[in-house]
Amino acid sequence: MLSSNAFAQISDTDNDGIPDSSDSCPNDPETINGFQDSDGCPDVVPPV
Ligand SMILES: [Ca+2]
Ligand SMILES: [Ca+2]
Repeated sequence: MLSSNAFAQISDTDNDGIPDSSDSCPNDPETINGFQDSDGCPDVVPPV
């Protein structure tokens, strides 16, 4: 199956669901909190 090769090419070192290729912090897992959830870096929602 070709689909297995597609998965093999995706590396996600910190297992946060964001592939290393688009993860700004590949060794630090994303904090899923609705704020910059796709940049791959742990973060907090800034105070308004
Ligand atoms: Ca990641
Ligand atoms: Ca983030």
